[in-house]
Amino acid sequence: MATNRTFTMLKPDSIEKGNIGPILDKINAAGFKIVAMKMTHMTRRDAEAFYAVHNERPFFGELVEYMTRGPIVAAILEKENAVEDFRTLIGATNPADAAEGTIRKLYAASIGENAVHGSDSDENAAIEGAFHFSGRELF
Ligand code: IDP
Ligand code: MG
Repeated sequence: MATNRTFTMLKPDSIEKGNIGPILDKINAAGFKIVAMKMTHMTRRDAEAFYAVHNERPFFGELVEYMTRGPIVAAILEKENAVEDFRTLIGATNPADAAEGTIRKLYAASIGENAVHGSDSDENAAIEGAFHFSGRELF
């Protein structure tokens, strides 16, 4: 995967609250092109694998419960400097610390239920994109 791509998930709280449209609107307005997208429901095994890097953290169980309680929208986004610019667009992990106008400031309830995922590096963007999408689902 090229380094001008990042991976995102609109997390279960965003789907529950009817925020798919508003969040995609922010993503579009910020200049990201959607090159892959699907609604999917992660199994426990999926969530444990996707977040394996956090499996020693005290919030791991809560995180897996949250991410498997309903469907998500997964997407691969393309833009110059995609990883960094998308992290700026979503804001800090804890919405209380997120900048005004960011997706998490607008739509996240708490540090746990924080509306969206964004890859933290080009390497992880490639790994996470490949976790959710096959080559023929990428446009
Ligand atoms: P990030 O999503 O901003 O990259 P990470 O530190 O990678 O944040 O954490 C992954 C996810 O784990 C967060 O988005 C959030 O859903 C959850 N999480 C992180 N820290 C906490 C916490 O202290 N309590 C509960 N959940 C947390
Ligand atoms: Mg992270």
